[in-house]
Amino acid sequence: MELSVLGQSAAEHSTGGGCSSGSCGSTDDQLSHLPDHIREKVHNHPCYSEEAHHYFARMHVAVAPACNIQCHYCNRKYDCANESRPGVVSELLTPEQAVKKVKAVAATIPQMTVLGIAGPGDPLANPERTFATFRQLSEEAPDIKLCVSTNGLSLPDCVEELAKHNIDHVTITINCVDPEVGAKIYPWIFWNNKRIRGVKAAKILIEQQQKGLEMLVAKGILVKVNSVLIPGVNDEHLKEVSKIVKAKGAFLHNVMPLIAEAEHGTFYGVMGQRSPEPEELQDLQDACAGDMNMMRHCRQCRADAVGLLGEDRGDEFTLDKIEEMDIDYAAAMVKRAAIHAAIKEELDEKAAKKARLAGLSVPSANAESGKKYRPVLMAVATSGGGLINQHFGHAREFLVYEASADGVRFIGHRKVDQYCVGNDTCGEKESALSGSIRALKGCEAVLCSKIGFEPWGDLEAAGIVPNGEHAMEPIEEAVMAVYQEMIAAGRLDEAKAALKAKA
Ligand code: CLF
Ligand code: SF4
Repeated sequence: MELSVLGQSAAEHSTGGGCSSGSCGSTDDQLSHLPDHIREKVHNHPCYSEEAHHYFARMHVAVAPACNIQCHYCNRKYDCANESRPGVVSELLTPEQAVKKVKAVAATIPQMTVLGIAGPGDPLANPERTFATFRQLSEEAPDIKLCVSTNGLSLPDCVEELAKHNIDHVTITINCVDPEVGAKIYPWIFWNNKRIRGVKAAKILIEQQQKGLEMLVAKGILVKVNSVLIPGVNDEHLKEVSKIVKAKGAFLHNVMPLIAEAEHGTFYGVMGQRSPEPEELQDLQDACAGDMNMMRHCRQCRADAVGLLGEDRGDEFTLDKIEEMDIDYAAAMVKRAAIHAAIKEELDEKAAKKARLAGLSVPSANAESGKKYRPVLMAVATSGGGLINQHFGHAREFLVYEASADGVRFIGHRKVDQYCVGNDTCGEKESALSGSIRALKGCEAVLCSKIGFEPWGDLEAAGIVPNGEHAMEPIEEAVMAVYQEMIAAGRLDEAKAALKAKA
């Protein structure tokens, strides 16, 4: 039987060119050292496993409107910015509507493995609505993993209830462990029926977050810590946060860039607080990585997001549309199990192939000078499945990988406007292309399934070499193959490159 995986056959996913490298190092090396029971919890969670996010989808239901704190990067008109991009308002659902929606999505998108509650306010500031949703889902859709994201203020009071409903994954947003820093981020909290401000408020919030983290770890629940990187406020401080949460047993640290636009009406947006550059984010993630597993593939999803990370299929599942759907959930569960098993088989094959390739030796340094070849950043257009399978002009984002003598590692993603939907006569295409070129700053190649003549020339002129030769190949193998081609062409050899440039 050939099963459809993200719109392609499972068999197709296993095809592709051979890796010429000894170490295509970014796939699930993150997980290989984990004990079986933890690996079981994360192997199909798109946020907890970088590899899984190419294959498995998540969805959020917006059942939690209220919040018990104020963050300077949040405007209550929008979703909770601790996991979301401001700028959209979610359709608020009752727990019953939410359960119906989850079943509709699970039946339609069998790759959806995780249901998260992440807003639009704080899920644990709305415990009745949040737990009513979890309770019903754990009974009626037991094959779906449950996940929640919180600011942590009410967390210690909710740990028992979370454990009772089999909620295996909890995200706490921890932006600081020092109340003086916290007072610059949180103007107030609502605590014991009173509004508390300043350093005192930040101190209570930090204590509750740390206590909640310890209690969850003691229960064997996996904890991811989100931190919003706010330049000049907590950038240096986040290294200490990373150390402390790791020491307390957090599984993963997700440092996300602050989004602060004046039009969102947030305190930071209005005050002109800047957001970090991609390089600043990467440097901080690298600095923290010595201490713990870092998440680099977060897309700051909406509180009602549906689909693979980075895509949003919410429009297919509005209340009026799901009302008309006839769902046989028992049949859907059988289909889902078969598809999940096919994906697992493919991932196992991929890991085995990688292990075989790890034994091969490749030149990592110039034979004459002995100098190690420098690392290169490459952008990739993909619509999922871990393949180079998207047209340059259709991409809404590019994944960025670093190839070096040590292998391939995932660095992050860069959002862009779609080039192909732009209107030629209004100059939209031109501006989308120059936006993409700006977004791909630092990348020396872009790998896609196809690319038009016009963007090809402009990208090349900007020093980003387009490459459509690895269409439908696995990403890391293709990136390493291009890196090896660059070495063979002398492009990573400083002396030869200088000579070529002169000529
Ligand atoms: Fe949702 Fe969050 Fe669970 Fe994932 S999202 S509640 S852990 S299922 Fe994931 Fe989205 Fe980033 Fe959140 S990419 S914003 S980290
Ligand atoms: Fe906004 Fe979320 Fe902060 Fe509450 S916790 S103020 S909803 S960002």
